[in-house]
Amino acid sequence: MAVKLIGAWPSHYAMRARMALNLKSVDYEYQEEDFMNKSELLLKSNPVYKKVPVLIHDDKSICESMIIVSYIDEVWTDGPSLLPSDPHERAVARFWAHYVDDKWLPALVEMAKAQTDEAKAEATEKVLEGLKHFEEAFEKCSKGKPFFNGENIGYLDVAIGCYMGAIKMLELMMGGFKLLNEDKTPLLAAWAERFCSSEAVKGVIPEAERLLELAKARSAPQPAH
Ligand code: GSH
Repeated sequence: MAVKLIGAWPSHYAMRARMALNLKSVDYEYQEEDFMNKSELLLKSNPVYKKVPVLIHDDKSICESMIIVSYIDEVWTDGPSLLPSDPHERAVARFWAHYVDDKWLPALVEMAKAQTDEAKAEATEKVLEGLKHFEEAFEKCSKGKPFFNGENIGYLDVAIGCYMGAIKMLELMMGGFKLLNEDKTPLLAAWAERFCSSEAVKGVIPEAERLLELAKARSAPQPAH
């Protein structure tokens, strides 16, 4: 079965797909995409959004990171399940994964781009509110086990966990201010340590310094053409 992933190293969405493939021990070919010069394969495989990640499995393409994670879970059933077997628990995992992209990510982006102290403080509040939600969700979903998904990393772990590099980058930007605070969100802080040091994740999340360099380069004024 030929498996190929089109991604980009700083893309949190692509990280989700890479983590899910690693968790299921799937061998795959990886294509790094250049957004300034998108490949024919990307344009053909995701003609609607033209975005990464795209998983190509036996010449069929699957787009959208969390749809890809679900697909991987359904196709490679040998490895540990990424979604809970209980329908309500599955619905809860999907709810929080939706919240991550719908509400929490925009707050992270706002925080990274804020130009004034007031805007930064407002965005930071929203990010912290999200982390508080995740702390409560972790307590309920994990039921005392190491991950949101229980014994193994799963769907909601990768949905939230892909942003751990961004969190560390924001902490660097803020001169060491702790977003993931052991006092305020102790369960989540311990989960993040476990998640980032797991085999399937190590090497997928880039170093905070590298992300910061990229963020600075992107916000720097571009030379006139
Ligand atoms: N909702 C999509 C998902 O979950 O996969 C978002 C994918 C996305 O925004 N990908 C970005 C991309 O391909 C990289 S992080 N950007 C290229 C562009 O917008 O031209």
